[in-house]
Amino acid sequence: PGGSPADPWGGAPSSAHEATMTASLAPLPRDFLWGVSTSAYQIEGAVRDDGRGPSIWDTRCLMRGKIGTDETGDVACDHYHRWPEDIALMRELGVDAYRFSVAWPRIFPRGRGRLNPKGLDFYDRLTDAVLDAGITPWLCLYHWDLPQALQDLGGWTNRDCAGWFADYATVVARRLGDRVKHWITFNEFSVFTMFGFAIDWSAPGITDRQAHLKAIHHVNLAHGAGVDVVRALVPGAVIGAVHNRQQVFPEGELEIHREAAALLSEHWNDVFPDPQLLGYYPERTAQAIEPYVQAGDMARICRPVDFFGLNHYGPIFARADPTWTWGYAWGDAPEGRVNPEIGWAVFPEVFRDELITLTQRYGLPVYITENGCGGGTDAPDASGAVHDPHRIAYLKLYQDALREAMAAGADVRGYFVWCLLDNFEWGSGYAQRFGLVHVDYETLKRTPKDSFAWYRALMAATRAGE
Ligand code: LGS
Repeated sequence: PGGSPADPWGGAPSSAHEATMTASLAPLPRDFLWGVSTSAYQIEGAVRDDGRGPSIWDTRCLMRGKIGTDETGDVACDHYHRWPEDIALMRELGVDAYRFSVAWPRIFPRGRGRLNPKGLDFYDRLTDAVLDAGITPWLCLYHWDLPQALQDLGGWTNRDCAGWFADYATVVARRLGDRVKHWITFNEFSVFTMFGFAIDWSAPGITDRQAHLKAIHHVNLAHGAGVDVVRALVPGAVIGAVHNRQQVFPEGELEIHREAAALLSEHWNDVFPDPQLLGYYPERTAQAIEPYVQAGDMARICRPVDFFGLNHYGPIFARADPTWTWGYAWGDAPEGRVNPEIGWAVFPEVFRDELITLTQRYGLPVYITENGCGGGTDAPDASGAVHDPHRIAYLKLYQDALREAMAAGADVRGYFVWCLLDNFEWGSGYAQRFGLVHVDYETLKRTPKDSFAWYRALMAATRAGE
């Protein structure tokens, strides 16, 4: 295996039950790290508690037509109050590590200036409780919830935003760095910059090429500054960033579609890891971004890190459409390959190939910081159980692909499932349920799904050397 590009138009859809019928999974190294991921805005709720300021996502949720059925993160999973129960669930699940994010607007309600001690206290308690449960915290500094007050100053289009981020990172590192050793600067740089500045799918909802380019460069500067802050303040820190890399396939053979797919791929896959890890912008972007690059910037961006965090769900399909900001549009997966139980096409072979490419291109140990399966129909049956065979099937196919990639030389050290809980899925609102644990949004009751037991058994088998 390895190297050969997947043919997304070939083959049949991966059926939910096919996977559970294949032979059991090959063993992984016993010290392979297992975890689950969440993010602040998606689970915490309590958006006005203890002095939290508004973020750009609170603002977006007030706009009609931007989120599923106009839901908000006001309550979400109410994790801000129910965290002891959620940590108990993780202990029961048996994960080694928990990846969560800190909400910048809880620490600095207006993004900078006045610090809110109660916000820091929350993450302090949370960290202690995670450690008490025998779980290693992996802290992500930015999972998309920029303080609105900073957006009012231009947000990521303002070069100063990199400095504001560094100040925020300093405060968090000083307070938690004695106990938190695993640090992530940003989650999915290219998703929030492309969807927030070129395609109106995320906050702040700008569609402008120059704003997109500025955001790319300033976020890269913020990453570099964040690495330096954490390295200086946290002895023994293990630092990385979380990138989403997905192969982009043109919809059809025409040259215009190929070129659209190539530009989308560069913005999606390369404009963050290339400067951060290789020290240069890729070819289609280098010239366009030049007006925003100052002398010495590449050295500020390209700072040594310890791992590559990969979020991966599936490939992207692109076509040319001049009405979109950059002339590329999001295409549709080949119809025959869409899995009806999940609602999207499942391509574990693309995941395998990505892991191999990544190891060759960047030479860093890889942690899969998100992989998981959505779906809208998970619900308790009459007995109260939540059966999610489609999620187990998806996870199993991706576990197989992971093993194939490792056998072909990919240096993968750990894997985090997205997500511990069903949660606020950004533009989809609450319609997409990614959790290993079902959340009833009326009662906020948590119910582990079948996939929870499956994941627990998988982890136990690895530790037993099976
Ligand atoms: O909730 C987000 C998860 C869920 O799915 C998380 O906050 C993000 O970091 C991440 O973007 N997430 C995510 N992304 C992929 C969703 C696409 C599903 C379809 C992919 C098939 C082509």
